[in-house]
Amino acid sequence: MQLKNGSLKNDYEEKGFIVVPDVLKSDEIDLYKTRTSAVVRGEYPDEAKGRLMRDIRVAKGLVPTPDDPEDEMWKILNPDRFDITFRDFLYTPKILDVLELLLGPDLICFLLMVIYKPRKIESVHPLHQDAYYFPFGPHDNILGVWVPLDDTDEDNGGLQVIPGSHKGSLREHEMPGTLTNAFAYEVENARSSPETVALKVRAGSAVFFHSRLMHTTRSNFSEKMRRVLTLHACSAQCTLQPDATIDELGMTLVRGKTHSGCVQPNLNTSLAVSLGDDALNRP
Ligand SMILES: O=C(O)CCC(=O)C(=O)O
Repeated sequence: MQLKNGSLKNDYEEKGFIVVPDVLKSDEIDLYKTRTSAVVRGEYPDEAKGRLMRDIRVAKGLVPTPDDPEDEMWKILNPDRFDITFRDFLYTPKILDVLELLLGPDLICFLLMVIYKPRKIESVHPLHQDAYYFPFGPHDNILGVWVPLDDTDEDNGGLQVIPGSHKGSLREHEMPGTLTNAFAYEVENARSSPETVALKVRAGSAVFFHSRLMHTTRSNFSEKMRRVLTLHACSAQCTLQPDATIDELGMTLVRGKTHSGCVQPNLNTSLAVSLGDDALNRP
């Protein structure tokens, strides 16, 4: 891949996100889709059961159980911790090259998720900044990588962002008034925020976005499936806030070296993320 390095980095710094085409080849997209579908249909080790989370409305019986089990899903948490195929995703060369350009040579990836936007079910991820969830920093050295396995747009719950919003501070977040999946805090007074821009992102392309960038995804009322692999990454020179723990995030050194006194890889990811009563797991 020819990276026009200067302009990519400038764009990222200016807008808080960039879209990089074709980080995955079509056979890789197919592989991840096949594997995702197999996991949802039960191909996972027993200890990984708690990592499969159904959509809140399905789990609470508020909507009819969909015919396709993939339409029941909200997310698969840290599949790299139990499945070699997803482990390999962390080492996708084109993703690592862009990460190195944006974050420097020493890179830790964490919190890989497959996120669904189930068809025909109201399922909004409210406007938020990922940095709100991460007890380490600086936030300028943390970003998200959002890689759809299906073509995405406004209709099927594609990513919507507020360009430049990463330049502001980390906003207060609150629980939205409407029913959402767990961990779905919303920036306080979200309605007073500028309009979001809906991105059209093809399967296998990647959005790299700053951890303070405000973003949201809306429901997928279309016929089109929407599955996304989303990964977070930070410089291995980030440091933890006092008394914070990050065991649950599943940190892996993917390039370069670690630094003493800074965030470290953890081999055994606990499921200490408190899933909460709302995040009902697959039975
Ligand atoms: O893909 C989605 O539905 C939500 C993604 C998101 O907001 C995130 O990963 O922070």
